[in-house]
Order: sequence, then structure tokens, then C-alpha cells
Amino acid sequence: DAMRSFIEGMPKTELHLHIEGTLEPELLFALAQRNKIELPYDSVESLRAAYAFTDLQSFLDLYYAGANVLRTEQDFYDMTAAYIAQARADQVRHAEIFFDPQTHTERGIPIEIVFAGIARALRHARDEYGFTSVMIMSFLRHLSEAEAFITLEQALPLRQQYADLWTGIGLDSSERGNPPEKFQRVFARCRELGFRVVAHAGEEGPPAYVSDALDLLQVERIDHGVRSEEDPALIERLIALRMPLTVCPLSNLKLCVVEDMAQHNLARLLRAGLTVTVNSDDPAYFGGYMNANYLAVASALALSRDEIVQLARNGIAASFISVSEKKRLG
Ligand code: ES4
Ligand code: ZN
Repeated sequence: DAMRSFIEGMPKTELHLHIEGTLEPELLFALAQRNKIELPYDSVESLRAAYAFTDLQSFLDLYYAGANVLRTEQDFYDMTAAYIAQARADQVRHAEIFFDPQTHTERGIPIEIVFAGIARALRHARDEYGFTSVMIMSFLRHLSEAEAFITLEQALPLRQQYADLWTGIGLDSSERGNPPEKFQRVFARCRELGFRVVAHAGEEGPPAYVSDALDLLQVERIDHGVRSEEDPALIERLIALRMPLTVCPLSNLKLCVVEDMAQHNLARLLRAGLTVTVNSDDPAYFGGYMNANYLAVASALALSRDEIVQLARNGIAASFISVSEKKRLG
């Protein structure tokens, strides 16, 4: 219908995308075969059938298991190139991409391999298609702050080599029981080094984790943040700060953060004046890329065309690109 073609044709930005979460079952099987890795599933279909999650942890267990097929620079390149093809088909013009080095270094994959494969695909997309991107290196919050510091130390020698892409630091993985305060010192160090910082907060965790991400980590965006609604004073603060929330509707549905899409608070948050953006999180696991996320909320929440446009504009405003590049995006 008309809303569908409007959404499909609209230029977009992606601000919350885990590259390891774009590994489709087909590619996962192909990489397993290429790397001679045995999988506990006998087909692409049986793997996909296992993607029935009850909460964040039930997803993370499969997501980390899936990442085990990524071994070579070419594997990281192929995964990233496949994502870019999907994003371009959805009229995504710019993507800010999380990657989790610890998921790979813990398995003995050198951090250099991770950076090189992802960056080669992103540079190719920029040079060939004008598709721009930012890399956001994320710390796994179920690991210790000391381990985050070690990862930062391993990555810093690569900073100059990837200065055109790697400008962000994030915080992801199991939220409950791993509050922002656990990473206060490493985030302070990252800010001192000049990185842009963001953190997942208020996905499964309480609104206090959102306030703490602001106060203790001094983040510039909140990833998810949907549970902020439980604290009206926090909502007022997020509005006053124009703090962007990178909301991921299909993710929230698949991880049972919301019971059904009609219950999602994206429209209420947007109408209250928050800088809400729409994003796809881990599209290979959650059943859809950018357009599917926009279509799901547009239909379930009866968004107007103006509201769809506002969401897309918020994505440009909240991105980590220069004013001149923002003008290029509209
Ligand atoms: C994630 Cl949905 C989500 N939440 C927290 N950490 C993550 N890593 C990948 N996807
Ligand atoms: Zn996420």
C-alpha cells in the first residue's frame, strides 16, 4: 500500500546494528562448512527454528554460539558485505555499527582480523556506493571492566589505521546485574581519548540504568531506553537533553520486552517529544531489517507520514556524522 512504498523509498540511517547479529543462517552454514566447523543443527531451517527467544539471555546464547563460525578476515568481510547489501536495498544511506571484539578474541581470533574484515567491507561500500558508516567497538558488560580495559589496549594501536571509521565506543550484552557503574572508569578513559560513547540501557534493565548511563558514563545516545517510560522525571530529562533513543521494535518484540507490537511505547515516546529513532539491532535473529522495523511500528501504532519522517530525521540528527554529511542525508 501507500505507507509501505513511502517507507521503502525513504532514505534512512541505521544507528543500532550489531554486525554479528546480521549473520543469516544461510551464511552461518556456509562459513561453518568453509571453516570445517560442526554445527549442532542439521539444516538452515532447524537453526532458524531455534530462534524462539524468551528474553535477552536466551538470544545472546545463540548469538555468541553463531559467532563461532567467524574465523578469518574474509568471514568478517563477507558478513559485513551481506549486511550492506540488505541495508542498501532498504534505502539505508548511513550505518553506525556495533562490533564485539571480545566475542572473538576470547576464541583466539586476533582483534586485527576483526577490524580488518569489517572495515574492508565498509570502505568498499563507501567508495563504490557512497554508503557511509561508523564503527562502534562495544564492551561486553557480562565481562569485567578489567577485560574491557585489555580490549581497549589491544584496539588502540589500530586507531590511526581505522580513524576514518572507528570513532565510537558502546556497551552491550546482558544488562541485568551489569549496571553502568561497572564500566565508569573505562568509559572515562574512552571519552578522554576522544571517542563518542553510547550504551545499551533500559532494554531489560530498570530506568535507573538509563540515568546512570547519563550520569556515570556520560553517553551521547541511549541504546533501547524503552523502560525509561517507567520514570516520568527521567522522561523529562531525556526530552530536555534531546537525548536520542535508538529503539529497535522487532528486537523488543522477539525478546519479549513487549508482548505485542501494538503495546510498544515508541509512538508515545515520540509524541511526548523524545528523539526516538528506529533501528534493527540483530536483524538476522529478529526477523527483519530496517524497512521491516519501520513497517511494523507504522502499522501496529498507526503512525502518520509526518511521524515516519520525524523518525528518519531524528536518525540523521542523532548520527555521529559531520554537519556537512548530515546535509547530504537530508
Ligand atoms: C544485543 Cl538486543 C541486544 N541487547 C544487548 N546486547 C546485545 N548484543 C547484541 N544484541
Ligand atoms: Zn543492541
